[in-house]
Amino acid sequence: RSIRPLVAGNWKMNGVKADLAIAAEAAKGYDAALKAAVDLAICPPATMLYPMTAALIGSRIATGGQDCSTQAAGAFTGEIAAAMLADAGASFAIVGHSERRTLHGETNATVKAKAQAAQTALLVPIICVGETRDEREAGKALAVVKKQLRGSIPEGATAATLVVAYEPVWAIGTGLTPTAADVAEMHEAIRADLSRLLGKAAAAGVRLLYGGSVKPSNAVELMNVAHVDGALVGGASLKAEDFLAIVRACA
Ligand code: G2H
Repeated sequence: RSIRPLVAGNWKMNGVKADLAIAAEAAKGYDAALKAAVDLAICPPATMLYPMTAALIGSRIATGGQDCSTQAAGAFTGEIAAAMLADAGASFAIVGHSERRTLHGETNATVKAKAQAAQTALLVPIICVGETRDEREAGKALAVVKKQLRGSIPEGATAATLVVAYEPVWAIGTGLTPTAADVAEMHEAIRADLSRLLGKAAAAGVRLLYGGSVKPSNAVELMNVAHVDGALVGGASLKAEDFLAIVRACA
């Protein structure tokens, strides 16, 4: 691999203090050989960021938020600023996850503002893109993702300040996954679009994660697709054993 892969667990709205045991077990299995080959992050609910980061000190497993505000501070009840995630120990912030785009009406412009807010707080945004089933069946998957990339990626992003996750909406939490050929086509197109947006040199190093029903049984096939530089893992990240099996598939 020319790019060091990243496997990020997205716990979504799951996880209380007792579940720190899952992170501890993942840390235990993240041995020297895996550390040499793959970066790891866990994105728990915001309430768990501080205790999880503390519990993972010395493990080389990073943490991340699952969203952040477009705003830096102020009267925005219920929102969490990127700088607060950083203060709690986060290194990453997932932005534009399809559950945010769909359930919370987030547009590309919102996602871009969130990604910029994350970068300002020195967090690396993991920007999610992906088409719905209808869009794929209508042959529009590549065009939809291209539009999301153009609308959501901050100008001037580099390999060090950006991660992109391709998550086909119809594959999220459903157990369905695209074929390796479909993933290859999409990831190659994303790399080409990033080259146009950010320049070839920057785009060449941006980590492109695949997300959507990644599990131990499909991880080896998916992680060996060209331009797949790791995974964004939902359900399977809640079991340390499954999460580690996916990490091994990237090594
Ligand atoms: C996609 C993914 C993690 P899952 O949302 O972001 O979840 O692996 O459960 O499909």
